[in-house]
Amino acid sequence: MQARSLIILAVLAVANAQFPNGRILEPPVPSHCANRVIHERYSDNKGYFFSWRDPALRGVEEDWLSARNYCRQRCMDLVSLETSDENEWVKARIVQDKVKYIWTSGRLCDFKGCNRPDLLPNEVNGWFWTAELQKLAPTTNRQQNDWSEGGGIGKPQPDNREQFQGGAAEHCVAILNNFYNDGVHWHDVACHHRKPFVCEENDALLKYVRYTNPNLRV
Ligand SMILES: [Ca+2]
Repeated sequence: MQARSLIILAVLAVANAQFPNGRILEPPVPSHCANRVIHERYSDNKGYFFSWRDPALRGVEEDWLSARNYCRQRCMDLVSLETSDENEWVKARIVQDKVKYIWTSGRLCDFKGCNRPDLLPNEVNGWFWTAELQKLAPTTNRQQNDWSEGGGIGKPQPDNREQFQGGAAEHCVAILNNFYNDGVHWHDVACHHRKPFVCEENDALLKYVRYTNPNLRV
């Protein structure tokens, strides 16, 4: 019972997070979770959804939050790349399907609480996989991550280029498929850009929906 309450609290706390323009991170929709589409399973048996393979989403691109919400409504979340194996597995599908770029769940901590000592300096230590609340290795540790060594202004990623040029901050992580002739690697990109996306099944959301809907096969 206690575990159940904690899970519900955790899911609701995240669901209530506010974003600019009053948009919210949306909670799962039980019927959507039950009917979620799995295109492929990775070796850990987690299911993945590739937006461009869905007939209804072919040619559709979403900003980072809308892409996350599409996944979350289905008990999934944007893909998190915690291991180099999973990273290579996802990248192989982007290359094979000739997709220019995708959103991941990666994001720079840029809200209340991000001044925690272990997250500073923010642009080095503040990156995390939002779907799993797991930190990325420091950006300076180039062996432990897959940031591109190139980009729009010829600098290694993350370069916050758009803000540097007077635009929005680049606080979300995309994989770009050789967009700057730099191979297939991670880039920091402004979150309002629209891209195809990859969803990954999310254990916390699945548990929450199973606990709260015991009669639904999810
Ligand atoms: Ca960038």
